[in-house]
Amino acid sequence: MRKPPSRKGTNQMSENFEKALASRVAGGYPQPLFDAMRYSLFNGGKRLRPRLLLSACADLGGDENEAMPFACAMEMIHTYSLIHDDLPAMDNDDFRRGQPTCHKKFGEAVAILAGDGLLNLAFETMAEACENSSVEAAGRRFAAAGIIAKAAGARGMVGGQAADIDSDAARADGAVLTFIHEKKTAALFSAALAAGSALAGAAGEKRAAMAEAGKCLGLAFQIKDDICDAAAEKDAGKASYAVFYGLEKAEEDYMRHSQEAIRLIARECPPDGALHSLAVSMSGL
Ligand code: GRG
Repeated sequence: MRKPPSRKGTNQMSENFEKALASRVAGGYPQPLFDAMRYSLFNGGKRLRPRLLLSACADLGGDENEAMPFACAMEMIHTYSLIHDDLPAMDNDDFRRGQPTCHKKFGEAVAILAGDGLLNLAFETMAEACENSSVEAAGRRFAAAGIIAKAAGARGMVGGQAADIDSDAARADGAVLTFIHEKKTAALFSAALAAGSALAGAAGEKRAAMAEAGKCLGLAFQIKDDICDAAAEKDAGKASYAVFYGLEKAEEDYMRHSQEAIRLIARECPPDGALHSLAVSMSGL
């Protein structure tokens, strides 16, 4: 029988997560490669995707220890995507989270390899969790690994990034924008809730509803990002929701996706659970 939902404090959950993540990238040779991986993993990320995964798993009665390797894998994949997104061949950014980007600090070659190293470490971490599993838990863990792999790959985040690079403000239409948002950003949010649910033993309609809630959170998150970029005039020449639809509709759609995410989470999870409060705080509702 599955455990009742955990009421562990979110601070304790975050502390356990930071320890688990640090232990996965301790030491290592050549040192500049591992220093670059650690630099980008530990410079102030909000940890939204692992928090979503751990909260979904806890609220649906799963075990935090079982979910932890998958939460670490999500943050490794997210971090690799940011390192590569900042490279000169992509967004060419000098700063992230107010500090020099990985390639500005360590050089382009090391930054590319740090991203590659993190992506592969994510899969190594999930594979290890599958291998070191009881027969009973193996199905849940393989399901979570598959969900995360698909969301990160060419039919998910990588595909969305490719479409984004190929887009420009003049040619972008609503369908292209939706594709980019769903794949580039919402795929990982959706995977976080679906994988967390799978690790708690949820399947079928319940897991699909959680995946949908994650997708809505991701869409809201990306629309907000576009609204902020428009306000800061950082969207010149790029396909942007706020530019294409205008600020009023962008705000409306932001609210609509946020409310739908919270409605689904309230339906599938305990109302006083960690996921509900995280979704409410992310949405500012
Ligand atoms: C390079 C394969 C590849 C993919 C890149 C994530 C991504 C795809 C691009 C980042 C571009 C961007 C700024 C998109 C807006 C949404 C987003 C992912 C913001 C960053 O996520 P946060 O706010 O990051 O969760 P922190 O800094 O908290 O970790």
